[in-house]
Amino acid sequence: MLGIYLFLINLNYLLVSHFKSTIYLKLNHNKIMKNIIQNKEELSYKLKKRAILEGFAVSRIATIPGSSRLNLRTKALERWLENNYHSDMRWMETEKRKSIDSLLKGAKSVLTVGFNYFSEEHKQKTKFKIGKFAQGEDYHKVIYKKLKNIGRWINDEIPDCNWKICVDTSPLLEKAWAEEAGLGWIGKNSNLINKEYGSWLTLGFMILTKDFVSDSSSKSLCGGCEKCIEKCPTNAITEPFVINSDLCIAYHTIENKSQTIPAHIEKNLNGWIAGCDICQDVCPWNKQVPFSKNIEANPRTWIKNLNVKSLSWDEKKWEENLRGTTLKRIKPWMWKRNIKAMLKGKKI
Ligand code: B12
Ligand code: SF4
Ligand code: SF4
Repeated sequence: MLGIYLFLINLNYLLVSHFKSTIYLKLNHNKIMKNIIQNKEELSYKLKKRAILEGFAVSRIATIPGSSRLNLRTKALERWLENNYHSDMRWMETEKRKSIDSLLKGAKSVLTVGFNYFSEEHKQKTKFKIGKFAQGEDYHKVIYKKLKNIGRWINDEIPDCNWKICVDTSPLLEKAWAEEAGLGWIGKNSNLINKEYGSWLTLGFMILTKDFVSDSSSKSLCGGCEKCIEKCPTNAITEPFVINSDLCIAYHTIENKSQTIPAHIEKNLNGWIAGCDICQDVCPWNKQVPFSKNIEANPRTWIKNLNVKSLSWDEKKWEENLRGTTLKRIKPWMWKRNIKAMLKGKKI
């Protein structure tokens, strides 16, 4: 009898201590999870804050693979390519553009940033028009340098996180990822628009192998407006959100490598010799935006003073002026071609 009694006491003791340790383990597990979540939230906040300290106007995070919106945007890319709207930009066809994880093994999140390039000096009108995005320091270099500093910070704070920087030239569907992260919405002119900064933002991306907290996407605020479509002089916005590059002034003045500019573009240049801002200048979301605090956005002096004399500049002079700007993509012979075409179309 005593044996059974002692056995039951022992059993009871065993069950209670097992129960207690289970509760303890569960509580401990919950505490660890809470810490991990808190840590994840804190790190995500710190990362975005770090980007703002670096000089970016906006920073948001998206997690990979993203929502079904990414599939829709990828299908839109496929339709765009099928229609040959990329013209001679054959590099747009690479399959890699459809999957962000092909750019970094183990990619889990992406930090998206916007660099405000709207300078107070842009108020001054010039006869030879150049896209505002290209008038200051080369944005590829500016954004890359800032993101690299963030990368160094990550190496110290989150050593198990690998990263890869993408600025324009990587096969990444940039606006779709920026939209996913809530940096802004894709407007009918196909540019990414932020509620505060409009579309005067060049974009940068840092793909990360760590799982950060994703931000919510922003809703489209174009509403019933179609100003960009109406004002595009060459009808390049064939339907809302879709640009036919072959009809776009920006394409012909920057990317077109043929000896001449097609007549339907030439007669509509109206001063534009490198890029085109018309569909952004008319956008109501670009009317009252803060000027950039970054001196890198200030236009170069030679750009402000550009005139017909530049046609007589030799290669050396062009190269000197173009150094450090994104405009060096336009070779000296293309500058001369563009200026001549614009003067021929002469609506200035
Ligand atoms: C190729 C290219 C061009 C080409 C083609 C333009 C284009 N719209 O595709 C040309 C040379 C014409 C060009 C011009 C310009 N470009 Co560009 N270009 C690119 C590049 C390399 C790829 C863009 C791309 O993927 N095109 C493919 C097509 C399918 O994409 P999409 O037109 O953007 O279409 C998307 C949306 O329309 C959307 N969509 C389709 N259907 C629908 C329907 C709904 C309801 C919605 C909401 C959305 C939606 O999904 C599509 C896929 O994402 C990006 C950098 C990059 N790696 O992404 C820079 C980039 C887009 N360019 C940029 C800039 C600054 C310009 C110019 C403003 C420069 C200038 N001032 O001249 C002009 C703007 C012309 C214009 N209206 O688009 C910036 C845009 C920044 C921003 N705030 O949006 C980028 C992001 C470079 C950067 N890193 O900053 N560009
Ligand atoms: S950049 Fe100029 S030509 Fe191209 S879609 Fe916009 S307004 Fe039209
Ligand atoms: S002009 Fe109007 S339709 Fe076009 S992008 Fe701006 S708000 Fe959208």
